[in-house]
Amino acid sequence: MNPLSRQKLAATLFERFEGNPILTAEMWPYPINSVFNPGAIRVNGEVLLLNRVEDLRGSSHLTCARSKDGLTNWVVDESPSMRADPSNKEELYGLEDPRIVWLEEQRQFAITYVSFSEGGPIVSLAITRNFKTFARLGGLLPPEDKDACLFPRRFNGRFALIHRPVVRGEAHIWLSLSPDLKHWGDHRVLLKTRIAFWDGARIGLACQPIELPEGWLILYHGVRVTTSSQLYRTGMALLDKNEPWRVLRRGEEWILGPKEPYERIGDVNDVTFVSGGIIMEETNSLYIYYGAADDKVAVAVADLDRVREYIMGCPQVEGP
Ligand code: BMA
Repeated sequence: MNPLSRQKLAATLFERFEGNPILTAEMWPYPINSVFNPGAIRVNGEVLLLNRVEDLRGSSHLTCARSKDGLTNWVVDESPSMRADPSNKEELYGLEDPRIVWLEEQRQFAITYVSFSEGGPIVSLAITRNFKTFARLGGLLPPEDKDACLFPRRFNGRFALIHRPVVRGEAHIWLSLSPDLKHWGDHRVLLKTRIAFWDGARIGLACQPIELPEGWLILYHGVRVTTSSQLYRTGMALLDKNEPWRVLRRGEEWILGPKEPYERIGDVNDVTFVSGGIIMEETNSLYIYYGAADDKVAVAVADLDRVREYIMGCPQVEGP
């Protein structure tokens, strides 16, 4: 695809829901400062968002909201669904930015979230059947690590985790493998920041990997540091279906960035932070849920065939 038609497609791929923002602090059944960066999954025909909720002390916990159509009539849990356990040093300063995936073998949902430990942010894993009780499997890798999600199944007998450690001050996206969800190894860089691009300063996984016939669609956020702010935008890549440590394609342009007032102004200006994605088979569309300016939740919708056309029109990639 020629770059101009591809850029045109990228700019019109997602349409923001006209009822955005869909979740705000004012809608909450108990006093909070903000709600943002939700994990998203379909459960019993409903869309469930596991939201990061910042309380009035500035510490975060996770709370569920459910909707039949994924857009309107959200019902929010009366109290926090998953709180930080203060006796656990791993969770000392709160729980943030969950990503959710259905583990086919375990027949349970896996939630990878950032726990703010004594030593800095780490990725922790919890599993659940009902989003009411959660079994904590602990921290996965040393700090500083964020923006992580598992794939729904094993590859050659091993689970795969996408995550974002910070090494020598560099924030690239990595993939690691494990035989048991506890011991992780074969760490490798999957995608790197790109100098002078919109994703030049830091990158991190956005929502859970989305399975397409062509491979695993990866949405990731990229940060550009400017004199007035840090712009958080979202782009796309495609990984091999059977060997997801192989990157097949990577978009050059972003497909979502701060534009609307609710994305530009908030607790942290100019942030669109995608953390949940859902395929709506009924309408052949992809819904992406994101934190807007770090204090509310919004949703944007794309036609799945256009997403596939876009990613297959993106350049092929040699190495990270
Ligand atoms: C990142 C994370 C996100 C947040 C974003 C923008 O480092 O901490 O939770 O949405 O910054 O402030």
